Amino acid sequence: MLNPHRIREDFPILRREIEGKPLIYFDNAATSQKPIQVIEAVRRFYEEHNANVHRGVHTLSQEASELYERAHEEVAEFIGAEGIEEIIFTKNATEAINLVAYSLCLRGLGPGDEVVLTLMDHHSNIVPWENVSRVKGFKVKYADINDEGVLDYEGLENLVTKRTKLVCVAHVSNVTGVKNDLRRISKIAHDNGAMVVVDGAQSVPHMPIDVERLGIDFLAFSGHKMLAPTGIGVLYGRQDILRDMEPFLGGGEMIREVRYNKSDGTCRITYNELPWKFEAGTPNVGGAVGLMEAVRYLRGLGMEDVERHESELTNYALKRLDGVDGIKWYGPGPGSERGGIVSFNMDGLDPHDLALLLDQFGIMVRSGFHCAEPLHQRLGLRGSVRASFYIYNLKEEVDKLIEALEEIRKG
Ligand code: 7TS
Repeated sequence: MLNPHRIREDFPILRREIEGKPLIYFDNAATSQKPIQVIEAVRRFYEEHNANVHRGVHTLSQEASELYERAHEEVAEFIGAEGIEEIIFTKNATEAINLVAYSLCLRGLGPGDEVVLTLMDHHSNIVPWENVSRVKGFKVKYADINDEGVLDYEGLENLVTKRTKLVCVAHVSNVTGVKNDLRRISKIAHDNGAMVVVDGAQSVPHMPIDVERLGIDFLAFSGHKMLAPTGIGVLYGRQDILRDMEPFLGGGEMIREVRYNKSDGTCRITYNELPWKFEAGTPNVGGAVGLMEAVRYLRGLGMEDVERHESELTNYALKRLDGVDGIKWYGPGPGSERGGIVSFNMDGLDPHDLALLLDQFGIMVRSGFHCAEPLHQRLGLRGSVRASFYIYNLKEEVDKLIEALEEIRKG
């Protein structure tokens, strides 16, 4: 069992007060707070080992390269990948999805092809595909969701055909918290010869993930939502696919040779091995060190326990919200397959106004579309307020949220 009271001691920011009240941080789906272990690992890196990677023979460069590679190894283990060949470090989940979209489009994906997304996707998994489709001429289609925000699997099955080259879905919705059945989605995609790209931004930080078991081909996620610093993210890709994929960013680090050919006046380029082929330029080494420490911290807690803790908080929050006059929450009910995210509205109050009022109680929530406008459109909403939980959140904090909502309701 997770002990959130103990965990809180590792997070210096949680000692802050806002408007004279203890900080209640319920905006974890936007970004998580950082434990002292991660902060110190990053500081230690800059104090003791800082150098560029893979390009110096000196001691510091060797140490930095070793740390950087070890970070890839530990991330690979964390998600059940075969090895570092399958782990590409990016800036965030957004860049990871763009990498797949642009790289795949350099070889293949054209008129006659289709890419299937869902209406519950984050803009990060919509905009890259729409943008590339305009240049390459393939079609983007959207699988529907029901009124609770749950994916329409039969609809998806009808949408995916032999023309479908990719099915790209969020694992967990950042608005309703709905968790998609990836094994079922992978089967539908693979039966039609399509690959599966998963946006794991809201799942990898919160539950055990095994890419092999889920049968997926790509997985994108961000370090900053899982205790690591901002500016470091991950793309997992199956080795055999990555080997044939063209990198969309070119520069140093990602090449083995750039040979000037006098006879025709061009440069002949051979790419570096995986995963470096996809990591052009100087990477975020300090961020990678922070991510490695974050992964160690989460493994130390145990991802099953992390998931259980958030699930308990979510079920508790949903039940308590039911008791507040004028509140409507979205997504399937307590006990269903959903992550630690609860979005709601209060009758007669704009979501941003409600979030501002909650801020005066020291409660940090997000309001608006949460970069998922099509989902809100589908549910007939002009925005929502979102409370999202993590390892350091307490039932007592949910009680304070309920008390604040009751007070706001009274006016
Ligand atoms: N996919 C999902 C499902 C997300 O929730 C987010 C971020 C992203 C992708 C993009 O992550 P990034 O690190 O590349 O920006 N979601 C949110 C959110 O819900 N509130 O702020 C950021």
